[in-house]
Amino acid sequence: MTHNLPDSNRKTSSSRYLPIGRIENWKKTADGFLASSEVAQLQITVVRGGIIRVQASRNTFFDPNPYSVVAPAESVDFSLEEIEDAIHLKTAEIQLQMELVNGICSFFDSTGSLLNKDDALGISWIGTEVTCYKELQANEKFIGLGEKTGNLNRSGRAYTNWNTDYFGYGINDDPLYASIPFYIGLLEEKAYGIYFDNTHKSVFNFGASTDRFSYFNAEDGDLDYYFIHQPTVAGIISSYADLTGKMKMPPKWALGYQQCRYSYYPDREVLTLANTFRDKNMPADVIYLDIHHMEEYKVFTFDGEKFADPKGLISRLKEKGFRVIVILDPGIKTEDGYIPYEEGKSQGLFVKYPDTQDYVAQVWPGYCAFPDFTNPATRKWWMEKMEFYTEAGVDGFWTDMNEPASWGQFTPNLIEFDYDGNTSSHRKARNIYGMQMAKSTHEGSLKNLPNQRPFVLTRSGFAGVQRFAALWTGDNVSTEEHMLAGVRLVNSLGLSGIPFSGYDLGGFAGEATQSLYARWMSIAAFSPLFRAHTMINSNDAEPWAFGEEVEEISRTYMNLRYKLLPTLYSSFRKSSQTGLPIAASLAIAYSNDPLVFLPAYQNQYLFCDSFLIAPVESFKEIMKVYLPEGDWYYFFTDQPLKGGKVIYQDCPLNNLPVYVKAGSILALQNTVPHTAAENDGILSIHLYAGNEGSEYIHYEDDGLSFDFESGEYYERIFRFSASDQKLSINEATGNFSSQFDKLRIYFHGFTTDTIILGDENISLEQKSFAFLDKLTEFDPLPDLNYPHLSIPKLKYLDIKLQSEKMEIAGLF
Ligand code: MIG
Repeated sequence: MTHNLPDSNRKTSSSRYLPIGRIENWKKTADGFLASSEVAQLQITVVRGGIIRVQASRNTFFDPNPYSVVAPAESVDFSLEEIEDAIHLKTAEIQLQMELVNGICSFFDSTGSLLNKDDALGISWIGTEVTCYKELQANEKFIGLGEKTGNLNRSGRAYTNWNTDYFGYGINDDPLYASIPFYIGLLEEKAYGIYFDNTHKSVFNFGASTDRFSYFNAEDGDLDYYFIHQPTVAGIISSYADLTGKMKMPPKWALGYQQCRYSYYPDREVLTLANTFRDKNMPADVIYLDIHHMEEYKVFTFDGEKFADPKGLISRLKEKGFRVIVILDPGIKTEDGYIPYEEGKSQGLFVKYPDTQDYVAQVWPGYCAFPDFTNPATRKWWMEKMEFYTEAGVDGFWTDMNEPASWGQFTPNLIEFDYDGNTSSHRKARNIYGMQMAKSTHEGSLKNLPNQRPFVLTRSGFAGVQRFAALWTGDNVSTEEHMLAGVRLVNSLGLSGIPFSGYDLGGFAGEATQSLYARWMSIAAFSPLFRAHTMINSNDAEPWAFGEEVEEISRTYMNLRYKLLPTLYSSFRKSSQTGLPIAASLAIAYSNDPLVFLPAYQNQYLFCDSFLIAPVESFKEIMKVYLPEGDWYYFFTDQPLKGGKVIYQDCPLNNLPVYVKAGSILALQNTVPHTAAENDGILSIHLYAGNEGSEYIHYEDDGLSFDFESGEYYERIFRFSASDQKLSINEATGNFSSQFDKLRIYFHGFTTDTIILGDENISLEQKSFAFLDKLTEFDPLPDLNYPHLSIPKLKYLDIKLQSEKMEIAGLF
């Protein structure tokens, strides 16, 4: 199509659309090409075979975000030529074509089939605002974008990236606390990803109030995006994680149950809380100290009365198997004599007005200055300050209010941040602030606890935050719709490179009903982060605070979570290597199945690869579940189910709809009071018959240190081959000894009564088996509300776990 070039006055007018215009010249570089158009400079870089970066600037220099992308460009073979008025760049996986007449970019896969194309309005500016308009393609769907509300398919909506403290947000509100400007476009049978690497306020519009195009823009800075193509959605997420980094392996205790409230105090109440978990036989690993642990909310202090002996308290909690996490707020009270303030002020570590006066705003402690976490000197100082907590025995950190938040909720744009030597206003620095606080805190943990893997939980973040912290979805509300919206947020974070996230189980604002709490507990047991939290002045919200039925249902799911630790820990390991989520929206594995995107089924997700979870409101006793293609088992009874269909599922409060994919391998242990407690030495492998087979990479290490990086791990591949009717367990690798010495293999859905081990025929044992504990029958009418589901006559085999290769054959 022809393009009307703008008249020359547009080049200076700031209030009208200004397209990039004709490409006037271009030249090849070592990894791509540089071009200049009538109004801008362009740089195209081949980052990987499947990743091409497009930068456009109206300045004479490019202004990249130094914080998010960590992968250096690899040298990749590509060809570059000008044919028929377009520049053609090809790698083995992807092709870019840029029209000389108007700079319009089209991306194709290796077969030449179109993946994505700029709209005729292309790359353009309105004043400093830069936008890239993209053609909408037939049936195109959009997923990802991190912590964004709404439907799984983001078509028809627009989103803003501007980190915002949003107490009690509505389930369709935007923006929230964290910004991840990365999305995946789904075409029929093909997909691509776009990561827009600009920290300014940005907008992604997937066809809201227009059906002409989709677009993304930022209010200033470069157009700087990475176009990613891989044959699968999982491949695209992994490539994005190659770019922005992967979650580090967390300490094992962070996978346990975490109890929070705003706030537990004084110290004896914290002890009572810990004792109650143990007395009630409810497994738990973490207790949080929210802002009341401080003296007048001053960070790096303990309240002398409420917490007279923090060290003593924490060591008593540790004896009971609890780890303590403290909240860290960025605001530093501007109080003379308060050492962190004095230091920060004299060393120039705070965010400033352009006239060098410190910026102050009100938060909990009153007027506060804000450490400039984009300044390396501030980060170093913060890391050193954290010794105050590690000295007292604190093991984990919770970075809150780091959007940054202050009363008034409106930060003046002129304040300045170091931005690592490239002083920038709030407009550019806001979205990165929270991630830099998480980074400082992560590194502070490493500095002060050098032999421990850090655990940081952050509220705010930006692309790449997964390298430093897990993330929770802020101040949700105790409602049924919030419970489901939280699942979608976590799934969306997982699509966006952040595997470790969760929501406040039970809801932060408001009061959960009994049934809501019970259901939320069961869903959260299948969330990467398993944490209950509630707000100040709300009713008690511990798992025993809702009556004995809820307490028992909670306990069964908490126990199940701990039984699943071997699978869960192995999944975290895999995720730290691949960048793929632990809670995976069905849009990843079944991206071409339209039913997955229907609002009725969009909350469903795969957990640890083998489970399918169908979250459901607590008031429903029956629901519709969509099982994608393949064969499935209902987890609690082993009932086989055909996929590719919608089923009706009973879902009383004690039975969350959970399914297992046929052919899967699950690894369980007995339940333990906390993750570091010794188990009974039996690794239970649950093998599910199926045509597909599967592979499970079992992983163990000490759960705490970095020794695994130098070989102190135990890893082995369990492979079920359906066609060979075999389960093989490869030789163990690594120098760590397994915590297990016995293997119990449960055979789900198999007909045979005997198996072959080596050259021996062995008859299988049988027993009735249940994944969930039986609830007490409080009601004189037994089993009325809460049937206890079990698997009668489940076949199993007990053998010694050897470190040499093992093979079990004859499985049919
Ligand atoms: O202004 O520290 O989202 O989890 O309990 C509220 C008190 C500050 C907001 C966090 C919430 C936390 C609360 N904080």
